[in-house]
Amino acid sequence: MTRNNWTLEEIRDLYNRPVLDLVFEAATVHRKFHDSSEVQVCTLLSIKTGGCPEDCAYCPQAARYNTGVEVKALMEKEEVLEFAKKAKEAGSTRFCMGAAWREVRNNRDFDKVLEMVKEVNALDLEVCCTLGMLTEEQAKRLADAGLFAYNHNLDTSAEFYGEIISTRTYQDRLKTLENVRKSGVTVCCGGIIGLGETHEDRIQMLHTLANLRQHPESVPINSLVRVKGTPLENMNSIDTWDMVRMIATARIVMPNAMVRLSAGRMQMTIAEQALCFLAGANSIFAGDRLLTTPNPSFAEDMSMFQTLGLKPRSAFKSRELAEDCHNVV
Ligand code: SAM
Ligand code: DTB
Ligand code: SF4
Repeated sequence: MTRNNWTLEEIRDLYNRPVLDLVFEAATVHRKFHDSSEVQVCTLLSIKTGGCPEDCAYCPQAARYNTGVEVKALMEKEEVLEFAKKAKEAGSTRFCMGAAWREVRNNRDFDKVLEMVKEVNALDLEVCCTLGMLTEEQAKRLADAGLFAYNHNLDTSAEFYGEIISTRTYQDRLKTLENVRKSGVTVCCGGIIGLGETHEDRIQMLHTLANLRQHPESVPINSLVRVKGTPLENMNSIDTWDMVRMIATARIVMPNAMVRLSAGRMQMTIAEQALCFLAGANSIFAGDRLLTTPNPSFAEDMSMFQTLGLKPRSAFKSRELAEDCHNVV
């Protein structure tokens, strides 16, 4: 039912369709594969903020840019759990812990993160981490601790990548994704629009994602949050139609994935977000902060859900559906 032999031309043709036709097709695919009344509510927490040695041109946490982000050591487990419980009470079913690391090192901080994973998992939340590059062995340790998903974005096309990040390669990114896949942890991988890339770069990124041996289980589509002090602070804002095209195309080429309308919602109206949900987005980050930048509050999002007749999706639904299928067979 899903394909991983998409040609660039097919994806280009989809992306460039008259936008309402594209949305109609994506909405149709969405309804075949998902319950369109449900949106997954995820919460992010920056467990280790700032001071990152990488040079990602969009990122407020890179040590080399003066962005005013305060460098903080790894949070204590108790504090993280407190936050996770609050997120759950507010209706979140996935909890994602982010660290401003280039890569995971086998040290005491990693041991602490493994403990956090164990305990967040015990709260019956889908636990996700985004910690930078991982070896196969580190991915296995995270899997053993109960990690449900690992976020590691490709961000843009292979060709444009070097314009945005020079301290690691696209190949490094793909290698980590492979290590995560081998460990059995689900893959969360997407990108950012508004970095100065062309439409062709976006199409190429979707082509890479859609042709991975197994599609990512979730695909976050971020629009650049322009942060003062980063090299991209003066980029033009993105056109909502571009976000809609990205989401719709991702939905069609990766029909089973959760497509997340991620960073960039602060600038969007409810009507614009509704178009994204119609185009197949079925997940958001909720809570008034992403990692370091603002995001709509839980209350605002619940009011949006009410207006649109949407409801939060339960945790572990994809796993339960997979188990049901397995039992039937
Ligand atoms: N350091 C790890 C890494 O780079 O994989 C994990 C944390 S990093 C902040 C996670 C992702 O956040 C990045 O891959 C990027 O896609 C996204 N991100 C960071 N800054 C952003 C910004 N200003 N606007 C939109 N997305 C951003
Ligand atoms: C993703 O694709 N977007 C999130 C999450 N994965 C880790 C991060 C967005 C970060 C936006 C900038 C900030 O708040 O620092
Ligand atoms: Fe570091 Fe991740 Fe930010 Fe890049 S995106 S500077 S790796 S925290």
